[in-house]
Amino acid sequence: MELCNKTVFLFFCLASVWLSVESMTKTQSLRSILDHFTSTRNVNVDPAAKQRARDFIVKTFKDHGLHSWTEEFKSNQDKYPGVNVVGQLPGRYTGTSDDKIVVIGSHYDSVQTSPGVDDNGSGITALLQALKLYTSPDKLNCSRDHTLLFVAFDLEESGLVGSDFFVQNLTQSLNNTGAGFQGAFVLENHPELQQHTKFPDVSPSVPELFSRKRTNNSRQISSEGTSWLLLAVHMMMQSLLVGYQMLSKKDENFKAIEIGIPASLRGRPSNWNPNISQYMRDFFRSDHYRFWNADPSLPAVFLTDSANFRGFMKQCYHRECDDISHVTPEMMTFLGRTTDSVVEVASNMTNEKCEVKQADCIEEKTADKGVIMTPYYNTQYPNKLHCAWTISVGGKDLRLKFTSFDLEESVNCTADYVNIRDGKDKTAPLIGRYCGKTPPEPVKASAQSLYIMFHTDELDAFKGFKAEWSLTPKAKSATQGNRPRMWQLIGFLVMTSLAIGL
Ligand SMILES: *[C@@H]1O[C@H](CO)[C@@H](O)[C@H](O)[C@H]1NC(C)=O
Ligand SMILES: *[C@@H]1O[C@H](CO)[C@@H](O)[C@H](O)[C@H]1NC(C)=O
Ligand SMILES: *[C@@H]1O[C@H](CO)[C@@H](O)[C@H](O)[C@H]1NC(C)=O
Ligand SMILES: *[C@@H]1O[C@H](CO)[C@@H](O)[C@H](O)[C@H]1NC(C)=O
Ligand SMILES: *[C@@H]1O[C@H](CO)[C@@H](O)[C@H](O)[C@H]1NC(C)=O
Ligand SMILES: *[C@@H]1O[C@H](CO)[C@@H](O)[C@H](O)[C@H]1NC(C)=O
Ligand SMILES: *[C@@H]1O[C@H](CO)[C@@H](O)[C@H](O)[C@H]1NC(C)=O
Ligand SMILES: CC(=O)N[C@H]1CO[C@H](CO)[C@@H](O)[C@@H]1O
Repeated sequence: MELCNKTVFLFFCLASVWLSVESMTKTQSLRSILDHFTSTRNVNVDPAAKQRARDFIVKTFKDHGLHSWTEEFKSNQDKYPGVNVVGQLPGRYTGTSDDKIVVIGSHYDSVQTSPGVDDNGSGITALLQALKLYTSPDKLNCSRDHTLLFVAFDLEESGLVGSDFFVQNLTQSLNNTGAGFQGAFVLENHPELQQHTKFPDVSPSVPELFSRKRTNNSRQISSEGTSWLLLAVHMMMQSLLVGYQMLSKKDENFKAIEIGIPASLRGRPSNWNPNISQYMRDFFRSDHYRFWNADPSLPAVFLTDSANFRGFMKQCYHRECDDISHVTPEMMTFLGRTTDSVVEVASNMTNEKCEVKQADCIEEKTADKGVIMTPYYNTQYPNKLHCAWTISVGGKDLRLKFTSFDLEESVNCTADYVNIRDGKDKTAPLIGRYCGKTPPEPVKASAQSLYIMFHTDELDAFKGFKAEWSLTPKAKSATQGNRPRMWQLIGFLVMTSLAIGL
């Protein structure tokens, strides 16, 4: 187990700038999942609605090829038994003592008084979206060493009953198989994205040390109008920290801040000094607590944007107005970011290896004309890819035209990008580096070859590109023919920039 034996809190901050570059399709996907979690999921109000939500989870697990099962248990607070839904993405070591299980979980029930779109329809949406990412085309050829469990907890709102049952059963099966446990991500993320200028008013409920750091960080962040997500981490997972550091390198607006908790607070929270537990109680309010308090302690990360402490949830927490009307595409984008981060880190923890057939995209082309395209074109290209095409033709006027272009947008194209060089290898002069959604202008080689390199980083996948090359005697008039359209495009970009205030 990659554990740092210090208990730590971690803040995870995102700038809204970062959010504007997400693909619409991911947002739509999240929204279509969330639409299944918009009515009250509580047996004392509407057992059928809760059943429908659960059926949708079971179906989604099955449709995505998970080996899944349910865990039924009694609760003295509800008329019906509780039902957790568990789905397993197996690894090479599943069922053996070499396994080190990772859990992604969220609760699907809601309180009687609220549709619970943000409590926690959004969390379960992120869970199902993570599952979708695991079975997307770019991960088809990936395999893992360790088991990843997707868990939809029931009866969180009745006193963390479902997670209590799950953790007891998990502990039992770890005991039986001798397998290890790396950690659980508990998604309680509200996709709320108002421009928060300061940290929520939690000062009375956090320890002194925490408050002090908070004051400093709060100043730093408020000046940037940053949105953020709170991660409460008990038993810090080193790999998680590494994952988030990687994200912060990718975007300087992203912040991960560690806050150490005094040594006296190690061990089971129920054994902590009650005077201190009193301060910490807001961090015990969801399913992660059952992991924290299990014996032996199991690492778990609580992902939340702080529930009733800010934004519209100050008024709507556990009320009727926690409904779909508050959900905006920006919130879905934010939720998508959270999901991507968890998937990235969980992939690392399960030791995911993806067999990307580099040969498929390292090619020499010698025909007079043809097409190159990114792997899995029009669905999602794989991460961590390095492709290179050399086009070398006999004739003159080699031209390359992009007919479709959809890459991740990034400042100076440092994330996913394509480089085009005027020559036959990577030492040839660079014509340009391109990313985002605007296709490069048609390219003309000065000699008889072009070198096209496509690089993707470890996060975010888009549809990719398709480009045609040919030998065109009438290269010049073709370029002129494109001119009016080019000016239209520039006009459009200028107007768009003005409209969005760039
Ligand atoms: C406990 O978990 C195992 C899988 O680890 C599952 O097969 C079993 O059904 C669960 N037990 C109950 C009572 O739900
Ligand atoms: C785990 O196994 C040990 C013996 O191997 C036993 O003493 C202990 O009670 C078991 N714990 C659980 C939670 O089953
Ligand atoms: C803020 O941080 C600085 C150095 O990082 C430290 O000297 C100062 O005491 C901190 N302020 C508070 C209120 O803790
Ligand atoms: C908790 O605080 C009270 C009052 O400050 C003090 O009397 C008591 O000893 C403290 N309890 C512990 C367990 O430290
Ligand atoms: C996980 O992350 C670490 C640190 O960045 C890296 O060294 C390691 O190769 C990664 N493992 C996998 C399977 O991606
Ligand atoms: C994935 O595996 C299948 C079957 O082995 C193979 O046909 C396909 O080319 C592979 N794709 C990539 C991108 O590796
Ligand atoms: C982008 O490139 C410009 C010019 O090379 C440089 O000044 C700037 O710092 C770069 N920005 C980032 C975020 O790398
Ligand atoms: C964001 C968040 O944490 N939402 C809530 C999820 O549900 C639990 C139980 O009601 C709340 O404590 C969380 O605040």
